[in-house]
Amino acid sequence: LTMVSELRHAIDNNGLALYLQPKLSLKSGTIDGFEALMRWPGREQPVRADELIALAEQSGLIKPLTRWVLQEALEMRGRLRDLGFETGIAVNISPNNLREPDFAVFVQRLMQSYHSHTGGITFEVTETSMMQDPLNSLKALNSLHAAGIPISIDDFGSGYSSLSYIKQLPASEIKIDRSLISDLSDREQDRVIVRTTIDMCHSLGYTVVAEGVEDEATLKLLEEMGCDLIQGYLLTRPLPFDEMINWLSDQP
Ligand code: G
Ligand code: G
Ligand code: G
Ligand code: NA
Ligand code: MN
Repeated sequence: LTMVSELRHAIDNNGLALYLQPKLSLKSGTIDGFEALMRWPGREQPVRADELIALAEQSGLIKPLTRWVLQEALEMRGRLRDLGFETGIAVNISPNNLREPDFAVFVQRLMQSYHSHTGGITFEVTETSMMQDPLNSLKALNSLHAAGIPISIDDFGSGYSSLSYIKQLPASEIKIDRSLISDLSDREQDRVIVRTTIDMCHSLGYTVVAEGVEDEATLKLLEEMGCDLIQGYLLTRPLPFDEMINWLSDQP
């Protein structure tokens, strides 16, 4: 069996899993949202999420894969709400999704079919993925934004950041890339970059999330810099839904 046909089978037969990783608000000290990250468990040879996504993009499976991810995220969002957690879930969207001419319509229909649980889904896109097809990506994001879906710019500060392009996007949140966060306590240069990025993003009206926070010292620095939210192993690794519920109920 080729990996592509295995993946197709997994998409159709609930062989994939969507894990959740929480974000902590440094202002309120409470969990304020989750990122959904896809996993392929039960496979003899583990496949990394980025490999899986690349495979799906190459083989045309990204469309049904994204449909599954969104359905699963909407389902989880509803279950979280039933349990009293009103926070949203962020889903990563691939460049090829944004190129589909009817993607925004498809997303709106899907959300309507989960009517009671509509809302609370944010889309994360990377600058790099937008660059492959800036005009169509921008069109798609504008339609999604018009439909009420918040947009977050992922991995900010990695690759080529073009602020003149990003400022045209209907985004409300910026996620600073892990590469700028992971050595924050040791590297004065990174502190300068991150502090300046946070100030600039705030001046432009964005909420700022720091990715890849692994220790208390980094949290303290980000708190001093006025960062809004953090995400990373310091809180927890991405967890399956039920484990995330347990983790949440263990929080003070
Ligand atoms: O969780 P992990 O570090 O393994 O994720 C690796 C990469 O895969 C990240 O860049 C993440 O954005 C991407 N990724 C994880 N889940 C999804 C998904 O459901 N859809 C898309 N498009 N990308 C995802
Ligand atoms: O089966 P359903 O009624 O949900 O499909 C609604 C429309 O959305 C159909 O035209 C279908 O082909 C389309 N569709 C299904 N999945 C996707 C997807 O991932 N992306 C896009 N752009 N359209 C999709
Ligand atoms: O979508 P994005 O490219 O931001 O994907 C986030 C990736 O980072 C996921 O694969 C997730 O598992 C991983 N991740 C989340 N928190 C941490 C962390 O604190 N340290 C490291 N090294 N990776 C993390
Ligand atoms: Na991402
Ligand atoms: Mn992300």
